[in-house]
Amino acid sequence: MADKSDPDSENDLLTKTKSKTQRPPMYKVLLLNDDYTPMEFVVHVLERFFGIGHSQAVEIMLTVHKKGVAVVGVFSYEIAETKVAQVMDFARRSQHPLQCTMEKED
Ligand code: TYC
Repeated sequence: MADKSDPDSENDLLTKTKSKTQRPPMYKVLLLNDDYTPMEFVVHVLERFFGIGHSQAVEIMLTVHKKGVAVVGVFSYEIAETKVAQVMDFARRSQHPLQCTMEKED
């Protein structure tokens, strides 16, 4: 145990090496509202590409529908990029205007 009465305790005369552990930046994946994509399609997207259960998928879809946008998950850059590409490709192939984007976390 360090002796608190000793002025040289507590690293005072030692080089303090605060280890700055760098975490990789994380990215929010956002789903945007539009007037044409069917609600069931959005729920299916949330279940299929984000592994979200049915009830929560319905909740998130309704949040986007009412508020215009919602965060559907937070991932590393590469995973977020893949999710966005998968959703955009599936929406395009299904001829729905659904938009999915990513944004760096603060
Ligand atoms: N607003 C759409 C509708 O009324 C439903 C919808 C929800 C579309 C979420 C996109 O990300 C979205 N059919």
